[in-house]
Amino acid sequence: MVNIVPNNIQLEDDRTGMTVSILKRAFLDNLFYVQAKFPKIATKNDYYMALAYTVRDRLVNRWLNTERTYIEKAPRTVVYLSAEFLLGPHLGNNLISLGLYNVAKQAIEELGLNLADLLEQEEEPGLGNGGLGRLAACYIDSLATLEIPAIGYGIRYEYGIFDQQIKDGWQVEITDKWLQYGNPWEVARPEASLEVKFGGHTETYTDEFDRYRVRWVPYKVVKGVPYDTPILGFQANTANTLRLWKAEAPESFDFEAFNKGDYFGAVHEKSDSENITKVLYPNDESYQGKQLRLEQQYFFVSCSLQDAIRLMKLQNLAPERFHEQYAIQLNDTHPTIAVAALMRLLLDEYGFDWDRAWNITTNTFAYTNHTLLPEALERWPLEMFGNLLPRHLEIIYEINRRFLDRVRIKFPDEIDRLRRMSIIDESGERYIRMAHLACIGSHAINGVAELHSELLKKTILHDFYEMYPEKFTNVTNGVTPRRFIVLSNPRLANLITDRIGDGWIKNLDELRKLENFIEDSGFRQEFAGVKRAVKRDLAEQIRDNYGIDIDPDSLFDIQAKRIHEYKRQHLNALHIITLYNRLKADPNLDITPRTFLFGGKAAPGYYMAKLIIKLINSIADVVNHDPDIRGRLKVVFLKDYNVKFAQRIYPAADLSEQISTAGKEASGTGNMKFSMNGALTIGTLDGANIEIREEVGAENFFLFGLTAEQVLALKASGYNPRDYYESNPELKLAIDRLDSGFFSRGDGDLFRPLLDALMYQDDYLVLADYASYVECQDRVGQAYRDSDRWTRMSILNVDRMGKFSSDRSIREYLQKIWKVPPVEIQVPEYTQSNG
Ligand code: GFP
Repeated sequence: MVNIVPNNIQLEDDRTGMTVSILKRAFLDNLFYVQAKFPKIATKNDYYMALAYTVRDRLVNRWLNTERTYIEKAPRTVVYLSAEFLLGPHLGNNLISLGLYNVAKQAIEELGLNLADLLEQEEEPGLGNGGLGRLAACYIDSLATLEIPAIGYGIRYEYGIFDQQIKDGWQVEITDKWLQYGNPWEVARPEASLEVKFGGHTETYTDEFDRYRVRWVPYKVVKGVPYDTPILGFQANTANTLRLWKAEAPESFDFEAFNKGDYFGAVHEKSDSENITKVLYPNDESYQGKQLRLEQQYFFVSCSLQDAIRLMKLQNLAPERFHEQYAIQLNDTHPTIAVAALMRLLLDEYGFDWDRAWNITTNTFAYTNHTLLPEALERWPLEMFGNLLPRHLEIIYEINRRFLDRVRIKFPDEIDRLRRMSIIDESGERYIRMAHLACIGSHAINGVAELHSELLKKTILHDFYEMYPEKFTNVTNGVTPRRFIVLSNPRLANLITDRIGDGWIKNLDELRKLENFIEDSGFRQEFAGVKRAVKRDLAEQIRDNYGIDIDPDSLFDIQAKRIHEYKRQHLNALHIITLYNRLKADPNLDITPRTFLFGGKAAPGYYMAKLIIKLINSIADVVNHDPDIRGRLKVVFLKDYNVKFAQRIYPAADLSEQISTAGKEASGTGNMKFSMNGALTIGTLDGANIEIREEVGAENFFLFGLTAEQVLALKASGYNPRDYYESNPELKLAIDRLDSGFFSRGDGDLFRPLLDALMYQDDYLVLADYASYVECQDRVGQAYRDSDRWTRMSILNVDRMGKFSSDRSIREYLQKIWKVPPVEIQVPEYTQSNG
């Protein structure tokens, strides 16, 4: 093959060599020439940057060869459109994908430094809120690992998800300045900037062929600048691109304003444009009327579609082949404006007729729904939408008109159905319903776990299911075992590889071979030893950071995820209070010692979630300091839960809390990460819990609570939470103690909003599930006492997690929806890994 590295560079070059000695040289070279530092004055961050550049250099060959192959061969390509990519730190993951982890560790140690310290230094790109964004990150990892041509498109937020601090038990939000020391993993490509129009009006004209056409005359134009990050597959040569867009003013100055002497006006214009990609919007807040969020969505979608067409030009492909060239996945409704945007490009810019443009569009897009919660279904006030995107509104009207004609034919005389299915909600103030546009403009619609996909068909998308049953399918989520076992739990990874080889990292079903060792007591001991060692590490970290001593031999009971009432962290809290009350009543009670760990952020405007954080911290305050408890219960709220921290938490868990109200958690992915690391799950029949339980076996899973059907039935029959309070003395005591101010230094009002919500409404059936949960937790406590039995169950959880690799999810998307074959990438021999 042609060598694209210039000929005059030596083969075992500083930028490509994979041996310890070359790595050391390259590292010092980067420290000197890129960071402009020498060891005496270098900071830890300088060392991190030097290593990051050293590793990035080793990706470049794969990256550019991948890009060149894609341009030459023009293969069909997956486009993952997502407003969020919650990537987590890159350095460790790239070292693992390159097979360079141990070599780098040795090189860094020989230089008198410590790799773990440098890894810790990386500021992670928190460009997502939670599950949805993290899923996108796992999926681009798997796409590259499976050698699938793919591009991820998203937004380069200047401030990602806020950093969380805890003051006096309350969450405090701090701006996330992740870019302040520079980002060594991205490459800016200002030469590939594009323009995005906003506002203004439309006009009609007749073109040279006498055809009626529409032209959009915008009010303002914003420049989209791409920043590219290579996403390398594990033990693969494929390095796909994640292209994130930053908004800028088209020129540094508005010259007209400048000439008129309005210097400040011109600068203002510039900062206005840049605002579009300033900050990630938090979950669980109403976006209604938040024009900037709609601007963000349209901005990144428009850039991405234009970019995809530009790439086709490079490949000598005409735009009418768009749907043959690209399979575009809409990650939730956030990028759904793409349906209208692609139509506009094809109609107005390329002069296609409606039917042809519509055929291309609907064959291009597929839509993944991630939630049934009504408040998360995006809608935009029609007037605002029309002011910002006047041409798109016209196109949406036309899509809707044609669509409703079809509904009328399929379901004659059903006025109500038309009203329900219309893209325009006309029940009051008028809105554009983005989920409807997504369903109409896509050829496939999927939920993210079996139950969720079924519920979509039965509830929120029922009308669309009746209209287009063939579009509906399920793809259960998965997570990457590279980041969530190999990188985060090297002890476990080594133990597994020692017994069954390393094939499992790419083919997670091979974990099943571990079952052959279940009767081997030596293996079981080693397995239990790994867990103990990881727990000890976490305990040490907690002691250093929080000054709290936790017992590594106690049961680590962990709930780590966004704070939300449907996830029911407060149910967990009620259980802790119950155990505490039992110990207070009988200080000699023989209970299984437990450490309760919580991590998670609450949306800044979600008061109840913030009050739940305060509740947990208040309970911790009392429980951790009560001499009667004698260390048998400890409660710690771990601040600033993020990907980096999650990687430490999953491996240390004995018990994983997946206790959402059945029917509310679409899938969950934390549940998979815990289980892969040997935690047993206590959970409801919700989301992917159901499938996890099916895989690991009911006997290796702690099930409690109402089913989704029972939840509906109970609500329909008139649920009265007070009945549960009155009839269960332990529940009553727990609630009364909260109400009396026992956990809030006498302030009986502090938790009143939470208690009122529970006693008078309890939307998430916390009180209804309490007894079943507590009873199940008692069984957990008992089971943990038989450590050998526990270890067996824990091994079987790891062993049976094959299904939950994101590689399996991606294979399903490929087979059911995308139909994109792999493409092999060749790289020069001397750049291959030897480590
Ligand atoms: C959402 C759903 C989860 C699901 C993820 C990924 O998470 O159940 O696992 O998407 O599909 F709620 P959040 O983005 O809301 O955290």
